[in-house]
Amino acid sequence: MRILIIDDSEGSRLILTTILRSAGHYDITEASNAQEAFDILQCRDLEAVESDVDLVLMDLHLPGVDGIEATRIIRGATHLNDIPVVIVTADDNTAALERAFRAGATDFLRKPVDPVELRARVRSSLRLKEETENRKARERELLDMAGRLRQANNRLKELAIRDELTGIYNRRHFMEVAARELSRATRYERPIAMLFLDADHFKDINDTYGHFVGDRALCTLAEACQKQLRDVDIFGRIGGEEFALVLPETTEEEAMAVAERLRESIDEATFTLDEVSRKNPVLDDEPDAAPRTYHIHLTISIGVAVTEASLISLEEFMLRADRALYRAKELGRNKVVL
Ligand code: GH3
Ligand code: MG
Ligand code: MG
Ligand code: MG
Repeated sequence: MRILIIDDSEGSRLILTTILRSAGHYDITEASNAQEAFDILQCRDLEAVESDVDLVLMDLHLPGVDGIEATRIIRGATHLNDIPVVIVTADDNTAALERAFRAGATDFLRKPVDPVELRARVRSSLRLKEETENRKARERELLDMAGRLRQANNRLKELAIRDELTGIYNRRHFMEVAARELSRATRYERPIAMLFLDADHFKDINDTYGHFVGDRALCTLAEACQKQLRDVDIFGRIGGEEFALVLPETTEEEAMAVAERLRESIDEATFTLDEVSRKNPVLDDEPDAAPRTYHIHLTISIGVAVTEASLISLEEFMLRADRALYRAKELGRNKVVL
């Protein structure tokens, strides 16, 4: 424990030092005025985060900056907040003492000091400081833990609503949000559209390139569609290579335009996919082989359903989109059908 004694009288410093040294385990530093003490305490160093001084024993009457002002300056430095400042004073001036306490002093002693009293006060001040520090550390730990829990909780919530492969809404969450949007549209008599999207002949993609490339293709497909949507649109993966899309505030004409744009953009795109996710240095026959890259062309079929101010259930709404999708398939795929 390091104690800083601030006193302009060399005799006083000697007495205090001798008494405290006799207690054994204190490391004592002396300063004869406030400026010297400020340097030791790094009071002016805005970057200081911690002081190696554990307690300040300060004479009230100092030349230049006096004990009251010095206490205020020490308290003003954030890294010195918890350091006990014990005032040592020769006079009976209670008004001055009161000001010292208001400035942030934690205790006081009268000169001439009684050795037993000095040691007892120093001990209890140091214990108080330690307790304060421990409490603050515990509080920080608790806050930290609460922050980590909150983060984990948010992450769990996200995981629960997302499809693992594509990152878009999973079927359950899509249904939940879609139901909410549908009932809002019904209540306010607003138009709302439901689109069912299904990748054409997707089985062939798997058969030709393998399931891993098929997975990459589904991700890229979802991403390509998502890019064209508004924030209010609700996009989810409702089955293997089937996606559904709810467009709030969207009329039949607008929904058909969105669907056509989606169909066309996928038809026009070439997905560049590599096998990198398949590479496994343990299981692969040729661990050093460069991952193959494929350029894949996909098409999608889309079924569209629109409801305007009519009361239908979500199931009925989805069924209508599914029926339209079925017709799109029948018509030869890569089509949009209402
Ligand atoms: P169409 O829809 O045009 O009638 O033909 P399709 O081949 O796409 O339809 P089908 O329903 O017969 O087959 C769906 C294919 O999608 C078969 C299945 O292996 C594949 N599939 C479904 N889910 C996944 C997945 O998560 N990853 C991969 N790679 N393939 C999937
Ligand atoms: Mg003095
Ligand atoms: Mg399909
Ligand atoms: Mg399908």
